[in-house]
Amino acid sequence: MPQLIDAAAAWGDYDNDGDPDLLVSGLIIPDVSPSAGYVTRLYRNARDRGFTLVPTIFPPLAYSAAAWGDFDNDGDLDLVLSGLTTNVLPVKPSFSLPDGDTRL
Ligand SMILES: [Ca+2]
Ligand SMILES: [Ca+2]
Repeated sequence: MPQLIDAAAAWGDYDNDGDPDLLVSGLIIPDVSPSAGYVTRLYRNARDRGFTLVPTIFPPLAYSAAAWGDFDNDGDLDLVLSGLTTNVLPVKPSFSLPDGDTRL
């Protein structure tokens, strides 16, 4: 898991398997990692195997905010994510999750 600044983190069981998964977004600390930059990552809780990175279409952000909730009351978590991109543009807070379902 990266060490981030200007970051947000939010727990949510996005795959409904009973284990909390983690979304993190922010700036990788330049002095700690050669891959410094903005990131948004979703980690699936794989229980005894730790957390695995989930491929997503989420834009890399810093100065982020994130929250999970069941916006449309269908029993699946939805995600609201906001922040600044590397070109300092605000992001529209609406995305699809990795399974392709549009949640917002
Ligand atoms: Ca889960
Ligand atoms: Ca939902």
